[in-house]
Amino acid sequence: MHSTEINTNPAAKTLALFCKVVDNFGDIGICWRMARQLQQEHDIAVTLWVDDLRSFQRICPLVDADVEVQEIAGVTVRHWRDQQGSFTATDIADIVIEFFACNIPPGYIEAMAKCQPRPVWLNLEGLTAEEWVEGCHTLPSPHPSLPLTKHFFFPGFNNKTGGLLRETSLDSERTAFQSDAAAMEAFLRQLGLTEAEIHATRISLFCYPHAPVTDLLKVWQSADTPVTCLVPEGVAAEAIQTFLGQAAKAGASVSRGALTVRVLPFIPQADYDKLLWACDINFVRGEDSFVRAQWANKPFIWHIYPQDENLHHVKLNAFLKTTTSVTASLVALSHAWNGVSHPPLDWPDIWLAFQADLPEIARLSGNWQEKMHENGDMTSNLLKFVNSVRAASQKDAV
Ligand code: TRH
Repeated sequence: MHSTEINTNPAAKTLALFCKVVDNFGDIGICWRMARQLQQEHDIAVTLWVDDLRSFQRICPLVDADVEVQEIAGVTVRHWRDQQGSFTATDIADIVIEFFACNIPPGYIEAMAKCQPRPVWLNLEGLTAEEWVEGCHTLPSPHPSLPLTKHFFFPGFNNKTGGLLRETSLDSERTAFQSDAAAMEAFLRQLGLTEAEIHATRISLFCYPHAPVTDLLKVWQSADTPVTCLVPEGVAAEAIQTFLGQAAKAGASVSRGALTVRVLPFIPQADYDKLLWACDINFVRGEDSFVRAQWANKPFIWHIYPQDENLHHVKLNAFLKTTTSVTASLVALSHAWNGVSHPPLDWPDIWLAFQADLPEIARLSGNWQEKMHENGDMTSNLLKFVNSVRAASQKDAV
């Protein structure tokens, strides 16, 4: 065909995002944010395939865990079952994303190979600040037997990576909420906080079970000013139960010394963002709450997802080295919190040093956010890459 006769590849309009819930809520948390953003900001028809609708329902109560196909916030949600079998080329989306190398159904891959043009196939990887990611981001991986190429796409903290998930209106929504004291108080009251709890230093606590929670609770108990610790039900359950002297059920609240610990219900994802905006300090974990804490513009401490042979310590240090919103006291607290430094530790000292640096850390967080904005947001970066792959494959076809 003569090049002028070629029907230029129209923009990709449909996307299938495959999500296997390996553990907890981060996998579906990230995929759900991304699916909505693709639909709302880029007008892409998204089908989100999820193998565990019950986990999904925890962060998005609109999900019906017993339904095979449903539409939520403009996204088609499909229950992904192991036995998912045959597909034809017409079932295949323009863009196919497997989250975290989740092995999409073989029947789907076979149908992808029959499409013309072929879909753009990406493996969306996990977030790390380690340097090797820059060399692997967007690398192609040809299928061993089918005429298909998968590309790796890595989120990250600089413009040699895919950037971080961030919705266009997020900043303005957060700023509006944080500058509206009445809205913030109403939100906290709705979560069950009393006046006294609202007017204390508010700390949200989301971490894995092995975090040294008891050590910090002791420090806060002896603080000079009141502290409210807000912890979602099921998080650090043993330590919280011991502090409370009763079951750590949503709604439970006990004060000892300067500290009140309140157990919150697990709340919808959008409300969790607001909780981060409404607290003075946030303890976050994994990948998604870690990124959201960066957008909250408040000091945060990261409890990193544990890996064999302490690989997560390498990742933690890579981030602490990369971020510009860090002080020596924040590094010391992060190391103590993540088991990088070993007991005996002087927890009151570690906390007081961090506390003294809070204004500086808050100032640095703003600079860090601006720096991250320069990289663009991950969803837009991903679509730009998709378009470049489509353009290149069209050129090859000429
Ligand atoms: O739940 P996590 O521990 O998920 C983890 C990490 O993503 C980890 O990197 C990954 O390898 C592992 O899963 C498989 O933490 P994370 O990433 O912060 O995800 C929590 C999600 O839950 C996030 O989207 C926020 C949401 N959430 C709510 O919607 N409501 C709540 O009340 C809370 C506490 C969280």
